[in-house]
Amino acid sequence: MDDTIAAISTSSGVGAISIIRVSGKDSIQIVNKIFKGKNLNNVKTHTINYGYIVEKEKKIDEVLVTVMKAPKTFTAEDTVEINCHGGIITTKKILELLILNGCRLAEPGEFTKRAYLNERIDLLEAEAVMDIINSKTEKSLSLAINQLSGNTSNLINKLKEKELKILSNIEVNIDYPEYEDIEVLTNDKILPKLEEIKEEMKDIIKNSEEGKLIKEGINTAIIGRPNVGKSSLLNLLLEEEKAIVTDIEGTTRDIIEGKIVLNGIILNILDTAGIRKTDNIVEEIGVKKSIELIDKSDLILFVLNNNEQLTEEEMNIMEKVKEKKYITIINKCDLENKLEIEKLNLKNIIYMSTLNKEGIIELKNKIIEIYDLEEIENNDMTYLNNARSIALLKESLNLVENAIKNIKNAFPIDIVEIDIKESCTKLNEILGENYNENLLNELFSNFCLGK
Ligand SMILES: Nc1nc2c(ncn2[C@@H]2O[C@H](COP(=O)(O)OP(=O)(O)OP(=O)(O)O)[C@@H](O)[C@H]2O)c(=O)[nH]1
Ligand SMILES: [Mg+2]
Repeated sequence: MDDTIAAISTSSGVGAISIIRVSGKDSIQIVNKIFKGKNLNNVKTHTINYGYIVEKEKKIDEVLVTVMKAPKTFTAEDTVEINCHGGIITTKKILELLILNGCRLAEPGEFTKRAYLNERIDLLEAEAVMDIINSKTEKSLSLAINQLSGNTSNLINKLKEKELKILSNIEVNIDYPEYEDIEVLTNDKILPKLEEIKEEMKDIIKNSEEGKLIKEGINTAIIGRPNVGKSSLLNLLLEEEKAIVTDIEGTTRDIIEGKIVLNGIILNILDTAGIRKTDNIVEEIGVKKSIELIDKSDLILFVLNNNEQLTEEEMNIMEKVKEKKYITIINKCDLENKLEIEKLNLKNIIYMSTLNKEGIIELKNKIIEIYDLEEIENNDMTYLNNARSIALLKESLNLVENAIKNIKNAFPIDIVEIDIKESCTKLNEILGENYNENLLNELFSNFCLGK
Protein backbone atom coordinates (compact mmCIF):
# COMPACT_ATOMS: atom_id res chain seq x y z
CA MET A 1 0.00 0.00 0.00
CA ASP A 2 3.02 2.25 -0.27
CA ASP A 3 2.37 3.17 -3.86
CA THR A 4 -0.04 5.75 -5.16
CA ILE A 5 -2.87 4.47 -7.33
CA ALA A 6 -4.97 6.14 -10.01
CA ALA A 7 -8.02 5.22 -12.06
CA ILE A 8 -10.87 6.74 -14.01
CA SER A 9 -13.84 6.55 -11.66
CA THR A 10 -16.63 7.60 -13.99
CA SER A 11 -18.04 5.19 -16.57
CA SER A 12 -16.16 4.95 -19.82
CA GLY A 13 -17.77 6.71 -22.72
CA VAL A 14 -18.63 10.30 -23.49
CA GLY A 15 -20.03 12.29 -20.59
CA ALA A 16 -20.12 15.93 -19.52
CA ILE A 17 -17.51 15.34 -16.82
CA SER A 18 -15.07 12.55 -15.99
CA ILE A 19 -13.40 12.00 -12.65
CA ILE A 20 -9.93 10.56 -12.22
CA ARG A 21 -9.17 9.50 -8.71
CA VAL A 22 -5.71 9.32 -7.16
CA SER A 23 -4.95 7.84 -3.72
CA GLY A 24 -1.76 7.31 -1.77
CA LYS A 25 0.92 9.25 0.03
CA ASP A 26 2.34 10.91 -3.11
CA SER A 27 -0.99 11.74 -4.72
CA ILE A 28 -0.92 15.50 -4.11
CA GLN A 29 2.68 15.84 -5.17
CA ILE A 30 2.19 13.76 -8.35
CA VAL A 31 -0.91 15.65 -9.47
CA ASN A 32 0.88 18.92 -8.73
CA LYS A 33 3.55 17.99 -11.28
CA ILE A 34 1.01 18.04 -14.10
CA PHE A 35 -1.20 20.84 -12.75
CA LYS A 36 -1.01 24.50 -13.69
CA GLY A 37 -2.73 26.66 -11.09
CA LYS A 38 -2.13 26.98 -7.37
CA ASN A 39 0.67 24.91 -5.88
CA LEU A 40 -1.35 21.93 -4.62
CA ASN A 41 1.30 21.08 -2.03
CA ASN A 42 0.30 24.24 -0.20
CA VAL A 43 -3.48 24.22 -0.47
CA LYS A 44 -5.77 23.41 2.46
CA THR A 45 -7.36 20.00 2.72
CA HIS A 46 -10.81 19.45 1.24
CA THR A 47 -10.53 22.29 -1.26
CA ILE A 48 -11.43 22.47 -4.94
CA ASN A 49 -8.79 24.11 -7.10
CA TYR A 50 -9.21 25.49 -10.61
CA GLY A 51 -6.51 25.11 -13.23
CA TYR A 52 -5.17 23.11 -16.16
CA ILE A 53 -3.62 19.70 -16.60
CA VAL A 54 -0.48 20.23 -18.66
CA GLU A 55 2.03 18.05 -20.44
CA LYS A 56 5.24 20.01 -20.30
CA GLU A 57 3.81 23.44 -21.20
CA LYS A 58 0.95 22.14 -23.35
CA LYS A 59 -2.57 22.44 -21.89
CA ILE A 60 -4.41 19.11 -21.96
CA ASP A 61 -7.67 20.06 -20.23
CA GLU A 62 -9.29 22.63 -17.99
CA VAL A 63 -9.98 20.96 -14.65
CA LEU A 64 -11.16 21.25 -11.06
CA VAL A 65 -8.90 19.39 -8.67
CA THR A 66 -10.17 18.33 -5.25
CA VAL A 67 -7.43 17.86 -2.67
CA MET A 68 -8.31 15.76 0.38
CA LYS A 69 -5.68 14.94 2.95
CA ALA A 70 -5.64 11.82 5.11
CA PRO A 71 -7.33 10.54 7.17
CA LYS A 72 -10.75 12.01 6.34
CA THR A 73 -11.01 10.51 2.86
CA PHE A 74 -12.65 7.46 1.33
CA THR A 75 -9.42 5.44 1.45
CA ALA A 76 -8.11 7.15 4.61
CA GLU A 77 -5.09 8.18 2.48
CA ASP A 78 -4.25 11.47 0.75
CA THR A 79 -6.64 11.60 -2.17
CA VAL A 80 -6.94 13.85 -5.20
CA GLU A 81 -9.85 13.86 -7.61
CA ILE A 82 -9.51 15.49 -11.00
CA ASN A 83 -12.73 16.64 -12.61
CA CYS A 84 -12.09 17.08 -16.33
CA HIS A 85 -14.20 17.51 -19.43
CA GLY A 86 -15.68 14.12 -20.20
CA GLY A 87 -14.05 13.07 -23.47
CA ILE A 88 -12.51 9.61 -23.57
CA ILE A 89 -9.24 10.78 -25.12
CA THR A 90 -8.55 13.58 -22.61
CA THR A 91 -9.48 11.44 -19.64
CA LYS A 92 -7.19 8.64 -20.76
CA LYS A 93 -4.44 11.15 -21.51
CA ILE A 94 -4.59 12.55 -17.97
CA LEU A 95 -4.47 9.02 -16.51
CA GLU A 96 -1.47 8.29 -18.69
CA LEU A 97 0.32 11.43 -17.42
CA LEU A 98 -0.35 10.41 -13.83
CA ILE A 99 1.17 7.01 -14.47
CA LEU A 100 4.20 8.56 -16.20
CA ASN A 101 4.67 10.69 -13.09
CA GLY A 102 4.68 7.87 -10.59
CA CYS A 103 1.14 6.52 -10.09
CA ARG A 104 0.20 2.88 -10.60
CA LEU A 105 -3.05 1.94 -12.33
CA ALA A 106 -5.49 0.83 -9.65
CA GLU A 107 -6.94 -2.65 -9.70
CA PRO A 108 -10.73 -3.08 -9.62
CA GLY A 109 -12.04 -2.23 -6.17
CA GLU A 110 -8.63 -1.15 -4.93
CA PHE A 111 -9.80 2.17 -3.48
CA THR A 112 -12.43 0.34 -1.42
CA LYS A 113 -9.90 -2.32 -0.51
CA ARG A 114 -7.61 0.39 0.85
CA ALA A 115 -10.48 1.87 2.86
CA TYR A 116 -10.89 -1.59 4.36
CA LEU A 117 -7.18 -2.28 4.91
CA ASN A 118 -6.81 1.13 6.53
CA GLU A 119 -9.65 0.11 8.84
CA ARG A 120 -11.95 2.92 7.82
CA ILE A 121 -14.65 0.39 6.96
CA ASP A 122 -15.08 -3.31 7.69
CA LEU A 123 -15.64 -5.98 5.08
CA LEU A 124 -19.44 -5.89 5.33
CA GLU A 125 -19.33 -2.15 4.70
CA ALA A 126 -16.92 -2.62 1.78
CA GLU A 127 -19.28 -5.15 0.22
CA ALA A 128 -22.11 -2.66 0.70
CA VAL A 129 -20.23 -0.18 -1.53
CA MET A 130 -20.49 -2.65 -4.40
CA ASP A 131 -24.12 -3.36 -3.58
CA ILE A 132 -24.92 0.35 -3.80
CA ILE A 133 -23.42 0.47 -7.29
CA ASN A 134 -25.31 -2.64 -8.38
CA SER A 135 -28.65 -1.80 -6.79
CA LYS A 136 -31.57 -2.22 -9.15
CA THR A 137 -34.43 -1.17 -6.91
CA GLU A 138 -34.90 1.47 -4.23
CA LYS A 139 -35.26 -1.29 -1.65
CA SER A 140 -31.97 -2.94 -2.51
CA LEU A 141 -30.37 0.51 -2.36
CA SER A 142 -31.71 1.15 1.17
CA LEU A 143 -30.45 -2.28 2.16
CA ALA A 144 -26.95 -1.48 0.90
CA ILE A 145 -26.87 2.01 2.44
CA ASN A 146 -27.97 0.54 5.74
CA GLN A 147 -25.12 -1.95 5.51
CA LEU A 148 -22.61 0.77 4.60
CA SER A 149 -23.64 2.84 7.60
CA GLY A 150 -22.60 -0.04 9.83
CA ASN A 151 -25.98 -1.33 11.01
CA THR A 152 -25.34 -4.85 9.74
CA SER A 153 -21.86 -4.83 11.27
CA ASN A 154 -23.44 -3.86 14.59
CA LEU A 155 -25.56 -7.00 14.52
CA ILE A 156 -22.42 -9.11 14.26
CA ASN A 157 -20.45 -7.00 16.71
CA LYS A 158 -23.13 -7.48 19.37
CA LEU A 159 -22.91 -11.26 18.98
CA LYS A 160 -19.17 -11.06 19.17
CA GLU A 161 -19.25 -9.00 22.39
CA LYS A 162 -21.56 -11.54 23.98
CA GLU A 163 -19.22 -14.40 23.09
CA LEU A 164 -16.20 -12.47 24.33
CA LYS A 165 -17.94 -11.92 27.67
CA ILE A 166 -18.53 -15.64 28.02
CA LEU A 167 -14.93 -16.35 27.08
CA SER A 168 -13.58 -13.95 29.69
CA ASN A 169 -15.88 -15.55 32.24
CA ILE A 170 -14.43 -18.96 31.37
CA GLU A 171 -10.88 -17.64 31.57
CA VAL A 172 -11.48 -16.30 35.06
CA ASN A 173 -12.78 -19.66 36.12
CA ILE A 174 -9.87 -21.50 34.63
CA ASP A 175 -7.38 -19.08 36.20
CA TYR A 176 -8.88 -19.31 39.68
CA PRO A 177 -9.67 -23.00 40.11
CA GLU A 178 -9.39 -22.78 43.87
CA TYR A 179 -13.09 -22.07 44.13
CA GLU A 180 -15.17 -25.16 44.68
CA ASP A 181 -17.94 -26.20 42.28
CA ILE A 182 -16.49 -23.88 39.74
CA GLU A 183 -17.32 -26.16 36.79
CA VAL A 184 -20.99 -26.42 37.66
CA LEU A 185 -21.27 -22.75 38.35
CA THR A 186 -19.73 -21.83 35.03
CA ASN A 187 -21.91 -24.17 33.04
CA ASP A 188 -25.08 -22.93 34.69
CA LYS A 189 -24.07 -19.41 33.94
CA ILE A 190 -22.99 -19.74 30.35
CA LEU A 191 -25.61 -22.15 29.04
CA PRO A 192 -28.50 -19.63 28.97
CA LYS A 193 -26.17 -17.05 27.45
CA LEU A 194 -25.15 -19.43 24.68
CA GLU A 195 -28.79 -20.33 24.07
CA GLU A 196 -29.54 -16.64 23.68
CA ILE A 197 -26.72 -16.21 21.15
CA LYS A 198 -27.95 -19.27 19.27
CA GLU A 199 -31.48 -17.84 18.94
CA GLU A 200 -30.15 -14.48 17.77
CA MET A 201 -27.97 -16.13 15.16
CA LYS A 202 -30.89 -18.21 13.94
CA ASP A 203 -33.01 -15.07 13.61
CA ILE A 204 -30.33 -13.29 11.60
CA ILE A 205 -29.97 -16.30 9.29
CA LYS A 206 -33.73 -16.52 8.83
CA ASN A 207 -33.94 -12.81 8.03
CA SER A 208 -31.04 -13.10 5.62
CA GLU A 209 -33.43 -14.88 3.25
CA GLU A 210 -35.32 -11.61 3.08
CA GLY A 211 -32.10 -9.72 2.49
CA LYS A 212 -31.23 -12.04 -0.38
CA LEU A 213 -34.70 -11.52 -1.79
CA ILE A 214 -34.31 -7.75 -1.71
CA LYS A 215 -30.86 -7.89 -3.25
CA GLU A 216 -31.30 -10.60 -5.86
CA GLY A 217 -35.06 -10.76 -6.43
CA ILE A 218 -37.23 -13.84 -6.91
CA ASN A 219 -36.21 -16.20 -9.69
CA THR A 220 -39.52 -17.26 -11.10
CA ALA A 221 -39.98 -19.99 -13.73
CA ILE A 222 -43.12 -20.46 -15.80
CA ILE A 223 -43.48 -24.21 -16.21
CA GLY A 224 -46.03 -26.43 -17.93
CA ARG A 225 -46.97 -28.54 -20.91
CA PRO A 226 -46.81 -27.02 -24.43
CA ASN A 227 -49.58 -24.64 -25.47
CA VAL A 228 -51.03 -24.04 -22.01
CA GLY A 229 -50.21 -20.31 -22.35
CA LYS A 230 -46.85 -19.90 -20.61
CA SER A 231 -45.50 -17.36 -23.08
CA SER A 232 -48.84 -15.54 -23.04
CA LEU A 233 -48.47 -15.27 -19.27
CA LEU A 234 -44.92 -13.89 -19.56
CA ASN A 235 -46.09 -11.27 -22.03
CA LEU A 236 -49.00 -10.31 -19.82
CA LEU A 237 -46.72 -9.91 -16.79
CA LEU A 238 -44.17 -7.86 -18.74
CA GLU A 239 -46.85 -5.88 -20.57
CA GLU A 240 -45.04 -6.41 -23.86
CA GLU A 241 -45.01 -9.01 -26.61
CA LYS A 242 -41.61 -10.40 -25.68
CA ALA A 243 -42.16 -14.11 -26.34
CA ILE A 244 -43.63 -15.57 -29.50
CA VAL A 245 -47.13 -16.95 -28.99
CA THR A 246 -48.69 -19.37 -31.49
CA ASP A 247 -51.14 -22.24 -31.32
CA ILE A 248 -48.36 -24.63 -32.38
CA GLU A 249 -47.17 -26.87 -29.56
CA GLY A 250 -43.47 -26.40 -28.87
CA THR A 251 -43.27 -22.75 -29.93
CA THR A 252 -40.85 -21.74 -27.18
CA ARG A 253 -37.51 -23.54 -27.30
CA ASP A 254 -35.05 -21.33 -25.47
CA ILE A 255 -35.55 -19.71 -22.10
CA ILE A 256 -36.93 -16.17 -22.40
CA GLU A 257 -36.28 -13.72 -19.58
CA GLY A 258 -38.02 -10.66 -18.32
CA LYS A 259 -38.12 -8.59 -15.14
CA ILE A 260 -40.86 -6.78 -13.26
CA VAL A 261 -40.79 -5.05 -9.89
CA LEU A 262 -43.40 -6.09 -7.35
CA ASN A 263 -43.60 -4.15 -4.08
CA GLY A 264 -40.02 -3.05 -4.63
CA ILE A 265 -38.78 -6.61 -5.19
CA ILE A 266 -37.50 -7.78 -8.57
CA LEU A 267 -39.21 -10.75 -10.14
CA ASN A 268 -36.84 -12.40 -12.64
CA ILE A 269 -39.32 -14.24 -14.82
CA LEU A 270 -38.26 -17.09 -17.10
CA ASP A 271 -40.54 -18.51 -19.77
CA THR A 272 -39.61 -22.05 -20.72
CA ALA A 273 -40.23 -24.68 -23.36
CA GLY A 274 -43.37 -26.72 -22.75
CA ILE A 275 -42.47 -30.03 -21.16
CA ARG A 276 -43.32 -33.11 -23.27
CA LYS A 277 -41.62 -36.08 -24.93
CA THR A 278 -40.36 -35.04 -28.33
CA ASP A 279 -38.23 -36.33 -31.21
CA ASN A 280 -37.09 -32.88 -32.14
CA ILE A 281 -33.51 -32.39 -30.91
CA VAL A 282 -33.79 -28.63 -30.42
CA GLU A 283 -37.05 -28.93 -28.54
CA GLU A 284 -35.66 -31.75 -26.43
CA ILE A 285 -32.80 -29.56 -25.23
CA GLY A 286 -35.36 -26.90 -24.33
CA VAL A 287 -37.41 -29.42 -22.38
CA LYS A 288 -34.33 -30.54 -20.47
CA LYS A 289 -33.58 -26.93 -19.54
CA SER A 290 -37.14 -26.42 -18.32
CA ILE A 291 -36.91 -29.42 -16.01
CA GLU A 292 -33.55 -28.29 -14.65
CA LEU A 293 -34.97 -24.85 -14.02
CA ILE A 294 -37.60 -26.21 -11.63
CA ASP A 295 -34.80 -27.04 -9.19
CA LYS A 296 -32.92 -23.79 -9.67
CA SER A 297 -35.84 -21.39 -9.27
CA ASP A 298 -37.21 -19.80 -6.13
CA LEU A 299 -40.80 -19.79 -7.35
CA ILE A 300 -42.64 -21.87 -9.96
CA LEU A 301 -45.67 -20.66 -11.85
CA PHE A 302 -47.14 -24.00 -12.86
CA VAL A 303 -49.54 -23.43 -15.75
CA LEU A 304 -52.39 -25.81 -16.63
CA ASN A 305 -55.01 -25.60 -19.36
CA ASN A 306 -58.58 -25.37 -18.01
CA ASN A 307 -59.84 -26.68 -21.34
CA GLU A 308 -57.98 -30.01 -21.26
CA GLN A 309 -57.79 -32.99 -19.01
CA LEU A 310 -54.69 -33.56 -16.97
CA THR A 311 -52.01 -35.63 -18.71
CA GLU A 312 -49.59 -38.11 -17.24
CA GLU A 313 -46.75 -35.78 -18.13
CA GLU A 314 -48.31 -33.07 -16.02
CA MET A 315 -48.68 -35.45 -13.11
CA ASN A 316 -44.93 -36.06 -13.28
CA ILE A 317 -44.06 -32.36 -13.44
CA MET A 318 -46.44 -31.78 -10.57
CA GLU A 319 -44.48 -34.04 -8.25
CA LYS A 320 -41.32 -32.04 -8.90
CA VAL A 321 -43.09 -28.70 -8.59
CA LYS A 322 -44.65 -29.63 -5.26
CA GLU A 323 -41.22 -29.73 -3.65
CA LYS A 324 -40.82 -26.00 -4.37
CA LYS A 325 -42.65 -22.76 -3.66
CA TYR A 326 -45.28 -22.70 -6.40
CA ILE A 327 -48.46 -21.15 -7.67
CA THR A 328 -50.90 -23.20 -9.74
CA ILE A 329 -52.27 -21.24 -12.67
CA ILE A 330 -55.39 -22.60 -14.33
CA ASN A 331 -55.28 -20.77 -17.65
CA LYS A 332 -57.80 -20.48 -20.48
CA CYS A 333 -60.70 -20.07 -18.07
CA ASP A 334 -62.59 -18.36 -20.90
CA LEU A 335 -62.96 -21.85 -22.43
CA GLU A 336 -65.06 -24.77 -21.25
CA ASN A 337 -63.80 -26.47 -18.08
CA LYS A 338 -62.48 -29.96 -18.72
CA LEU A 339 -59.72 -30.03 -16.13
CA GLU A 340 -60.70 -31.85 -12.94
CA ILE A 341 -59.17 -29.37 -10.55
CA GLU A 342 -60.42 -31.11 -7.39
CA LYS A 343 -58.29 -34.15 -8.20
CA LEU A 344 -55.08 -32.13 -8.37
CA ASN A 345 -54.31 -31.64 -4.72
CA LEU A 346 -52.37 -28.47 -5.56
CA LYS A 347 -52.07 -25.29 -3.49
CA ASN A 348 -52.24 -21.60 -4.35
CA ILE A 349 -54.64 -21.89 -7.27
CA ILE A 350 -55.17 -18.81 -9.46
CA TYR A 351 -57.73 -18.83 -12.28
CA MET A 352 -56.66 -16.87 -15.32
CA SER A 353 -57.38 -16.12 -18.92
CA THR A 354 -54.21 -14.65 -20.32
CA LEU A 355 -56.08 -14.08 -23.56
CA ASN A 356 -58.56 -11.76 -21.82
CA LYS A 357 -55.92 -10.43 -19.39
CA GLU A 358 -57.87 -11.81 -16.44
CA GLY A 359 -56.46 -12.98 -13.13
CA ILE A 360 -53.20 -11.00 -13.24
CA ILE A 361 -53.95 -8.92 -10.12
CA GLU A 362 -54.86 -12.07 -8.21
CA LEU A 363 -51.57 -13.65 -9.30
CA LYS A 364 -49.50 -10.65 -8.18
CA ASN A 365 -51.33 -10.56 -4.86
CA LYS A 366 -50.60 -14.24 -4.35
CA ILE A 367 -46.86 -13.66 -4.85
CA ILE A 368 -47.00 -10.74 -2.40
CA GLU A 369 -48.77 -13.01 0.08
CA ILE A 370 -46.39 -15.97 -0.31
CA TYR A 371 -43.29 -13.82 0.18
CA ASP A 372 -44.80 -11.52 2.75
CA LEU A 373 -43.81 -8.55 0.63
CA GLU A 374 -46.18 -6.17 2.44
CA GLU A 375 -44.27 -6.97 5.61
CA ILE A 376 -40.84 -6.36 4.07
CA GLU A 377 -41.99 -2.79 3.46
CA ASN A 378 -41.98 -2.13 7.21
CA ASN A 379 -38.77 -3.89 8.16
CA ASP A 380 -35.65 -2.02 9.12
CA MET A 381 -33.49 -3.32 6.24
CA THR A 382 -30.73 -4.68 8.44
CA TYR A 383 -29.88 -8.03 6.93
CA LEU A 384 -26.89 -10.09 6.03
CA ASN A 385 -27.39 -10.44 2.32
CA ASN A 386 -24.40 -12.09 0.72
CA ALA A 387 -23.50 -15.74 0.50
CA ARG A 388 -20.08 -15.20 2.10
CA SER A 389 -21.33 -13.70 5.34
CA ILE A 390 -24.36 -15.98 5.62
CA ALA A 391 -22.20 -19.09 5.23
CA LEU A 392 -19.81 -17.85 7.93
CA LEU A 393 -22.64 -17.10 10.32
CA LYS A 394 -24.04 -20.59 9.78
CA GLU A 395 -20.63 -22.06 10.64
CA SER A 396 -20.48 -19.85 13.71
CA LEU A 397 -23.94 -21.06 14.77
CA ASN A 398 -22.88 -24.71 14.37
CA LEU A 399 -20.01 -24.11 16.76
CA VAL A 400 -22.30 -22.49 19.34
CA GLU A 401 -24.65 -25.46 19.06
CA ASN A 402 -21.72 -27.77 19.57
CA ALA A 403 -20.65 -25.85 22.67
CA ILE A 404 -24.18 -26.13 24.06
CA LYS A 405 -24.18 -29.88 23.42
CA ASN A 406 -20.82 -30.28 25.15
CA ILE A 407 -21.97 -28.35 28.20
CA LYS A 408 -25.05 -30.53 28.44
CA ASN A 409 -22.80 -33.59 28.28
CA ALA A 410 -20.74 -32.13 31.14
CA PHE A 411 -17.56 -31.82 29.09
CA PRO A 412 -14.67 -29.91 30.69
CA ILE A 413 -14.99 -26.19 30.29
CA ASP A 414 -11.78 -25.80 28.27
CA ILE A 415 -13.28 -28.07 25.60
CA VAL A 416 -16.38 -25.90 25.47
CA GLU A 417 -14.17 -22.86 25.25
CA ILE A 418 -12.57 -24.07 22.02
CA ASP A 419 -15.88 -24.01 20.14
CA ILE A 420 -16.85 -20.60 21.44
CA LYS A 421 -13.46 -19.19 20.45
CA GLU A 422 -13.79 -20.71 17.00
CA SER A 423 -17.32 -19.32 16.66
CA CYS A 424 -15.99 -15.89 17.55
CA THR A 425 -13.30 -16.21 14.87
CA LYS A 426 -16.03 -16.84 12.28
CA LEU A 427 -17.82 -13.67 13.37
CA ASN A 428 -14.56 -11.79 12.97
CA GLU A 429 -14.22 -13.16 9.48
CA ILE A 430 -17.64 -11.79 8.56
CA LEU A 431 -16.35 -8.35 9.47
CA GLY A 432 -13.13 -9.07 7.61
CA GLU A 433 -10.75 -9.36 10.54
CA ASN A 434 -8.01 -11.96 9.88
CA TYR A 435 -9.34 -12.48 6.41
CA ASN A 436 -7.42 -14.66 4.00
CA GLU A 437 -5.46 -12.66 1.41
CA ASN A 438 -6.59 -14.72 -1.60
CA LEU A 439 -10.22 -14.50 -0.65
CA LEU A 440 -9.86 -10.75 -0.24
CA ASN A 441 -8.36 -10.37 -3.70
CA GLU A 442 -11.14 -12.48 -5.16
CA LEU A 443 -13.75 -10.41 -3.40
CA PHE A 444 -12.46 -7.03 -4.47
CA SER A 445 -11.75 -8.14 -8.03
CA ASN A 446 -15.52 -8.18 -8.58
CA PHE A 447 -15.61 -4.43 -8.04
CA CYS A 448 -15.64 -1.81 -10.75
CA LEU A 449 -12.42 -0.15 -11.80
CA GLY A 450 -11.98 3.16 -10.02
CA LYS A 451 -14.08 2.21 -7.01
N1 LIG B 1 -58.64 -19.22 -25.22
C1 LIG B 1 -57.46 -18.94 -24.71
N2 LIG B 1 -56.36 -19.15 -25.43
C2 LIG B 1 -55.17 -18.85 -24.88
C3 LIG B 1 -55.06 -18.32 -23.57
N3 LIG B 1 -53.75 -18.14 -23.30
C4 LIG B 1 -53.08 -18.53 -24.41
N4 LIG B 1 -53.91 -18.95 -25.35
C5 LIG B 1 -53.56 -19.46 -26.67
O1 LIG B 1 -52.90 -20.70 -26.52
C6 LIG B 1 -51.90 -20.87 -27.54
C7 LIG B 1 -50.55 -21.18 -26.92
O2 LIG B 1 -50.11 -20.07 -26.17
P1 LIG B 1 -48.59 -19.88 -25.76
O3 LIG B 1 -48.54 -18.73 -24.81
O4 LIG B 1 -47.73 -19.84 -26.95
O5 LIG B 1 -48.36 -21.25 -25.00
P2 LIG B 1 -47.02 -21.85 -24.40
O6 LIG B 1 -47.38 -22.54 -23.15
O7 LIG B 1 -45.98 -20.79 -24.32
O8 LIG B 1 -46.62 -22.93 -25.46
P3 LIG B 1 -45.17 -23.54 -25.83
O9 LIG B 1 -44.24 -22.42 -26.02
O10 LIG B 1 -45.42 -24.32 -27.06
O11 LIG B 1 -44.79 -24.42 -24.71
C8 LIG B 1 -51.91 -19.57 -28.34
O12 LIG B 1 -52.70 -19.75 -29.49
C9 LIG B 1 -52.57 -18.58 -27.39
O13 LIG B 1 -53.23 -17.53 -28.07
C10 LIG B 1 -56.27 -18.09 -22.83
O14 LIG B 1 -56.30 -17.64 -21.69
N5 LIG B 1 -57.43 -18.44 -23.46
MG1 LIG C 1 -44.18 -20.63 -25.16
